[in-house]
Amino acid sequence: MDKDKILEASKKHPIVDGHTFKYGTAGFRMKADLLEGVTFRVGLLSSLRSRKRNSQAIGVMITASHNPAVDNGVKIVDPMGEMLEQDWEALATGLVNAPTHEALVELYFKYVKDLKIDLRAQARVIYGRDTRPSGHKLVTALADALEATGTEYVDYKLLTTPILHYLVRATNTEGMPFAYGEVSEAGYYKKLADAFVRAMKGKKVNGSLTVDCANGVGGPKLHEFLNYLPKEQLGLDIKIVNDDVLRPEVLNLDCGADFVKTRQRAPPAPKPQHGTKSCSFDGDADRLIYYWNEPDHRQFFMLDGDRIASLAASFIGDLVEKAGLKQDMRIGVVQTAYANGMSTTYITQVLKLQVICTPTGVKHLHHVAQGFDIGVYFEANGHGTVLFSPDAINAFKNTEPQSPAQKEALDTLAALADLINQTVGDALSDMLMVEVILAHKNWTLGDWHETYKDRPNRLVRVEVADKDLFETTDAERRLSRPLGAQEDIDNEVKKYKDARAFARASGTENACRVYAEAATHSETNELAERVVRIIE
Ligand code: 16G
Ligand code: ZN
Repeated sequence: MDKDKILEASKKHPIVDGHTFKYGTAGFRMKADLLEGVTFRVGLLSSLRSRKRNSQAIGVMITASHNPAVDNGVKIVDPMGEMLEQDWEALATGLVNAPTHEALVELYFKYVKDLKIDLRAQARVIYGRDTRPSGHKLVTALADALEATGTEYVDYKLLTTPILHYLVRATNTEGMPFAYGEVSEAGYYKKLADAFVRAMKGKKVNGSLTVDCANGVGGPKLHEFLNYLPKEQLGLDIKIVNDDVLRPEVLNLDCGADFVKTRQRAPPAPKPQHGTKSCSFDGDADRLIYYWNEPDHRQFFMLDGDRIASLAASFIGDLVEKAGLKQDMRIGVVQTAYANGMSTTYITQVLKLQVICTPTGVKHLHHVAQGFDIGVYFEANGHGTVLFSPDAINAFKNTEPQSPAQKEALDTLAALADLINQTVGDALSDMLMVEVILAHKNWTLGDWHETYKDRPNRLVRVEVADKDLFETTDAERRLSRPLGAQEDIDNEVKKYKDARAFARASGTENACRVYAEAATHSETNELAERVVRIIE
């Protein structure tokens, strides 16, 4: 490999002038027509990352998740299926902003030297993309970067984000004592299907389930997955809706998990059936929200990430107790400042589990959850998973049961550890987990919803001249800058009962977000508006 190869390849995929790019909360994300050069350069970095990490496979996912169809994005996945290490985000930002092709090549070789990367080592990259039409052009740019750097690569074509994360992890554990799973898309389906059947323990799924796939890649993948399940044995009656991936413009349009969570209503089409258990994925199937419309009251009930976290924590906590492992296992729940205060109270006071709050963004939650034997993490928006430590998995598999009940608990825990995606939030896997829990508890969505009552809350997006003026501390719950702003917020919050409010700069757009909670809806709105006035 020589400089000229990279230089020539780079000229085919120039960066669009006049923009500053930043590797944000979920990689680079923007209008797709700005992304070709960015994706090429991400390809260069992923190759370096693989060489730096002893030739392990690195993943690249091309998706803009719940954003509209005209957007796209690109992000890097580390060898264990986790998000790219933070120090390398800055390296990615550096490469992407190199002003010329020559400057790019120079910076590439500077990284090689500074990081002591052995260019003779084999580099391996695997990648996939969601259904956005712009994905084609972007994978071409990516492949050109991989060719130019002598990188071995596999194009997995259309994938959900969590399947790509699975494949990265599975690729890198092949041949090791604990294989994660077969290295193929089918391997992912088989692993989940097998674990689901084991976890159900002969129980049947409670009622029918309508799954809105946001007209994204989750639709075809869910159809495919269902072929692996013994549906009758499980009493499984799944109806897949919003699974049109042939008309790109309908992606995430008036449907999907983000629509349901932010608009607090069911997708208008297909017309919601009253009382039907429903859930929504987002455009790349890493978020999940459950909901139903009440037949009599015409009311809408939503079960978001906070509810999924508390459901999982309660079920898994009980199983650990029945398995006789309570003394040995540290179970914790990780949330962000957006978690409804009542969910936090429920988890700490009723379930008696520890809760830790982190800044927004999956990588932060994931990292903290890894500190527990069983770490449950979810953002309110429906992105999350449950992580099991190697010690926990060993205990599920190797503890000698003293009773049938203990054996059942241990088996169910072992099955859950296979069912739940250990790399990242996964709508399909999380949905199966929820169904397992509802079946075991013999609960309807109504029973689940009754565990606690949400406090009224409001989220407002505020246009500001420069969002970077807003700096936070205490897991984004307090503003450290601009000076004095937090004091003003505190003074407003004090005036309300059971109230809480915070403001933070968005990590994905040039805006601030204000969140408020209080005892009543009108007080919540009033408080939110007062905080908005402080921020504006
Ligand atoms: C990204 C994050 C999501 C977070 C959101 C916050 C990942 C994979 N995605 O989409 O978890 O909730 O950003 O956006 O980490 P904001 O900073 O604009 O509020
Ligand atoms: Zn997503």
